[in-house]
Amino acid sequence: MPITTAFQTEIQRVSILDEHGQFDAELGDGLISNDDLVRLYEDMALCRKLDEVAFKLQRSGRMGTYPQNMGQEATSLGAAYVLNQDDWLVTCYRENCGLFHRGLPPEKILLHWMGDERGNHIDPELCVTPIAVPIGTQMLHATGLAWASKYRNESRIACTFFGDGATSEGDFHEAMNFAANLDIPVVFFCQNNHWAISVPGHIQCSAPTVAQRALAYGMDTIQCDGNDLFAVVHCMKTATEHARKEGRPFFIEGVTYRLGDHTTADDARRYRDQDEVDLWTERDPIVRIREHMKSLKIWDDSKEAQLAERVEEETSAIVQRAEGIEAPNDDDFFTSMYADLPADLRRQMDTRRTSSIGEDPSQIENPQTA
Ligand SMILES: Cc1ncc(C[n+]2csc(CCOP(=O)(O)OP(=O)(O)O)c2C)c(N)n1
Ligand SMILES: [Mg+2]
Repeated sequence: MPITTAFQTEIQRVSILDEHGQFDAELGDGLISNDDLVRLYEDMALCRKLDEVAFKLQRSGRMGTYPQNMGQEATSLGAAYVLNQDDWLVTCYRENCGLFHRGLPPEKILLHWMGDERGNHIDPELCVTPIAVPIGTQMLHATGLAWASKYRNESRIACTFFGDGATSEGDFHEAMNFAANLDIPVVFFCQNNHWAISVPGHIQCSAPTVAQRALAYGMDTIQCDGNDLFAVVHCMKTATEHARKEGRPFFIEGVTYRLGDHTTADDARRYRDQDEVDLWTERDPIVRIREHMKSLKIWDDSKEAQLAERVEEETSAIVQRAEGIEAPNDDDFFTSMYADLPADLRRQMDTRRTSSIGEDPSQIENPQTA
């Protein structure tokens, strides 16, 4: 028997606006209107400023910990721009820009990282799930949400975000397998930012692309320059069209870079070279759009200065709203998770001021002083 080829493919990589200002008009013209481009740029500027402010809040003891989004704004923003308002946006913890674009009040993000549960109380109309810190869990949630939508014959799909490190988790593979084999309309968006805390990408994945992991599940995939808003929008259009028309999942690998530390609890200088950071600083998604808008004559230095002022005021107001909220009630520990509190948690709540938390109050002689 001759040896034949069992499988052969290629993975496309999309880049439309590069860091040198080169713009592929064939792919890029008409993709984002000029008005929208300005609006999206303003979204990125606000997100970047809030990142800076949140970092300072943490350093001055006003916030527990915070993962900066700096450098990765274009990925979630491009996705949120393409998705319909009722599509599920199931994020990880570095997607502020997309969440704000969707309509999440920015103070919710600050409250979350200040340890206030009210940051996770999100208006159901926004179709956004709370920040997911346990790596990989949200991809299963997105698959379930999109499956439910399919089951109910709804047209809405789900899009989930996760990092390169998350693709080493079992949950990722289970979600991918499930979505591919049961024809579930979910877009898996991997933000390959080259690092999972201090673990470099080549240790997470020996293959040349993360995208090819999707091929093993029979899922269509594409790679894009994740710092190129136009490329992200292009790939998201392909992915959402595929999900809606074919009822199938789609995988996007957005190649990007985290310019900051992993979180405020990290010091990335201990494990990565400054040369690498400098290289990616030149590829900043925000600078790229700003320069492009200038070349289109729809942006100039005076508009930039006005925006900087607006963003400064807006971020102060956001911080005031987050810090000005009344003190949380300690019942929130118990009541924020369940509609109907399970009996064991109810018992813990009722006995929390005693030295026998969780015990049946009737068994304690004097619950208030025991
Ligand atoms: C299940 C689980 N294991 C470990 C951790 C600790 N942890 C937090 S972030 C992280 C790395 C994640 O890297 P990646 O998925 O690439 O996302 P990035 O932070 O780079 O955006 C790890 C291991 C966690 N939060 N959850
Ligand atoms: Mg990563």
